[in-house]
Amino acid sequence: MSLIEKYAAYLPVTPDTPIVSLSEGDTPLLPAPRLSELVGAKVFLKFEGANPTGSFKDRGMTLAVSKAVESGATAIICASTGNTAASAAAYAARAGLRCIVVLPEGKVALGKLAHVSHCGAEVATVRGNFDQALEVVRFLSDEYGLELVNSVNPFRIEGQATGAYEVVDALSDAPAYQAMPVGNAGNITAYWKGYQRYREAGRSQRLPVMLGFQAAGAAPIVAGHPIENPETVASAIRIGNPASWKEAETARDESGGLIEAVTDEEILSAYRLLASREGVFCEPASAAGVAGILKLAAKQFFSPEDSVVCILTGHGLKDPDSALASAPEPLLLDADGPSVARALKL
Ligand code: AN7
Repeated sequence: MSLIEKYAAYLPVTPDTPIVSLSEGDTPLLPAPRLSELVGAKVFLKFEGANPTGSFKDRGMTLAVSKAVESGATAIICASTGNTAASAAAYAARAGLRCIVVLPEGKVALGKLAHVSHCGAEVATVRGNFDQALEVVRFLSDEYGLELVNSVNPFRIEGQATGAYEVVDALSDAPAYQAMPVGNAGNITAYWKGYQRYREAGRSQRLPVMLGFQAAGAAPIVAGHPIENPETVASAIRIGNPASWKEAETARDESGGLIEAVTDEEILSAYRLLASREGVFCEPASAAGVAGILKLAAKQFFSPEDSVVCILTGHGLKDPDSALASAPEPLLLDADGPSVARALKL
C-alpha cells in the first residue's frame, strides 16, 4: 500500500488526489543491541535507506508530487545536496513530469548523481553551495511557475511526518528520545509535527525529547548565525542557512531537547560502528544522530529504561566514496586455495 493511502487520515489528501507512489515508507525499526550497550539505553534504528530511492525524502516527495499533479503542474524543481534530487527525479519520472535539479558543484555523492541522471532529470550544477542553489530555485520557481519541491513546500513536511507515525505504531508510544541529523531542518520539523499530531489523535501517550545534530563545520543553529562556507564530510548536511531554522528551534524548545554539533571524526566513527557492529550501512550524514547520542552517553545523559530512536536518513550506497575512503585495501592474491589461506592466516 502507498504511504498516502496508509496515513490518508493524517495527510492533506482527498479521495480524488492522484497518488504517485513507489511504495515508500514502512521502513524497519531495528533494535541495536551493541549500540544500546554503549549508550546505556534501548536504542532503535529507523532505517530510512530502505525507501525506494534510498532516503527519507521519498515520504515527502510522494505527497509533494501527488499534489503537484493534482494541481495540474507539469514540471518540478529543487535544489539539493543529492537525496532530494534523487527522490524528485524518481517521482517525477513516475508521474511523467519534467524535473529540474540544481546542485552545488562537486559536493554531491556519487550514488545520488547517478540516480538523478539515470531517472532523466535535467541537472544544473552551480558554482556555489546548497544555500545558493536554493536561492536559485526559489527564483526559478517564482519567475517560471515551476513547482518547488524542497522542504519549503509544506506537503514535503506533511509527508515526512509519517516517519513519526510509523515509530509510534511500532513502539505503541513515542520513544523517550529521538535523535537525528539536521541539515535544512525540514525533517526535525516534520517529525515534531507528526509526534504532536499523533498524540492529539490519541495514538500516543507522550512526546519524545528531540535531539538534533549538525556537523561541526556546518552548524548554523548551534552557532546562532548562518555559516557562509559550510564544510563537512557528511555532504548531505553541508548546509549553512537552513530553510526551517525557526521550526527546528521550536521542535527543540517545545520538546525540551537540544541541537548540538558533532565533528566529522565523530560522524565517521559512528558511521563505521553502525556498519561493523550493527550491520547497518547508512550514509555519513545519517550517522550524525548516532554520533550525537554516543557523545551524550559519555556524560551519562540516558537511563537504561529510556528508548532512543535514531533516524538513519539515507542508505550507505549513496556515497560509496566515503565508505571506500575508510576501508582497508582488499588483498590481491593468486587464485589458489593454499595461498589465499596463508594470506588470511587460516
Ligand atoms: C541523508 O537532499 O537537504 O534537516 O537536498 O540527505 O531535513 O534537511 C538532504 C538532507 C539528513 C538533513 N540526512 O535533513 C537534500 C538535503 C540525509 C539527507 C538530511 C539530509 P533536513
